Amino acid sequence: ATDLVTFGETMALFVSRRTGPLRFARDFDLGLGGAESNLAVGVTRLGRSACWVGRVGADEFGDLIRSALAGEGVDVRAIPDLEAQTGLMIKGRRTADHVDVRYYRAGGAGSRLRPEDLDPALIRGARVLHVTAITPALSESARATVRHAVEEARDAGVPVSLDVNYRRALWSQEAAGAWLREVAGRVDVLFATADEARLIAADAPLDDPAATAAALAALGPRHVLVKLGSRGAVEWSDGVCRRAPAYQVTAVDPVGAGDAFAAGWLADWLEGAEPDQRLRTACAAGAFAVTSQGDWESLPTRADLTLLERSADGVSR
Ligand code: KDG
Repeated sequence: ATDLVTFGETMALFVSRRTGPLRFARDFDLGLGGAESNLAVGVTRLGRSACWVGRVGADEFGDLIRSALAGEGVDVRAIPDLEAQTGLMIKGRRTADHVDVRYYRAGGAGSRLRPEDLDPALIRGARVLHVTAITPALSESARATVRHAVEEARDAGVPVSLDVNYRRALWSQEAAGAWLREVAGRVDVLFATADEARLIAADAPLDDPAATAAALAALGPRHVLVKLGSRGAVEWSDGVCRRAPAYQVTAVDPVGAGDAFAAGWLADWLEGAEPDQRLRTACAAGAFAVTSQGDWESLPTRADLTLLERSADGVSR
């Protein structure tokens, strides 16, 4: 059986090589990205098995997604949709310090996911089900798929993990907040940034991450992770609050850091690692994700993780 099962929309990703307004872009790198498949790659690189389910177009980009994820060792269940194309994401850099992401995904294959696409036995046999709040923002059927999967998992006693991943381009703060408040009490693990936490608990204090985590935990999840970017993260688990600093790295592209953090935490949780250890692994994986271009390519293996502790001069021989 697979350790972790997840599902969602993965898109083809065009990344402009130039900094400045996108209309002056000339060359693009082609890749792929999707919060849930990024996470599945992260978990796999850290030695646990992961399965990703999603709809893709019967097109080149669908083939790219299938082969890239399979190449990473993810158990890929990419369902070809004959009536819609694979969605696109375009990433530019308006300034050296600002990455902007545009979506061309409305009505795309990935948004057409529906409950029947998920094999109940797959969920029931997993050790954890991971979902994000991107999927419910894609379509009615995608939202129903999340509800259905969460209920299936709960019914089978499979823990559910939820990473908020709020996407402003897809839905309003109010709509996201309402959905999140409904679901937060039905999950075991909850990942959020401090801003995302306020979508769920509007009066969560902005400058007190431990209190924010406690406010989210009061809604039901056994583990709450509040991500603070370059300031590290806070974990609230079983009434105990822990804090870990971020690793100091040179940030190149912040997209995908949250997925990496969740992958690190979940991989260690699946390993049965100590709480302090899994929080460090989560921060380390997040650090790796920001060090290079691409939403998932620089996700660490176990061997990579030791690079952050070693190499005072930045060289390994
Ligand atoms: O977390 C990174 C993802 O956001 C990215 O890879 C694409 O799923 C995606 C989205 O909706 O932005």
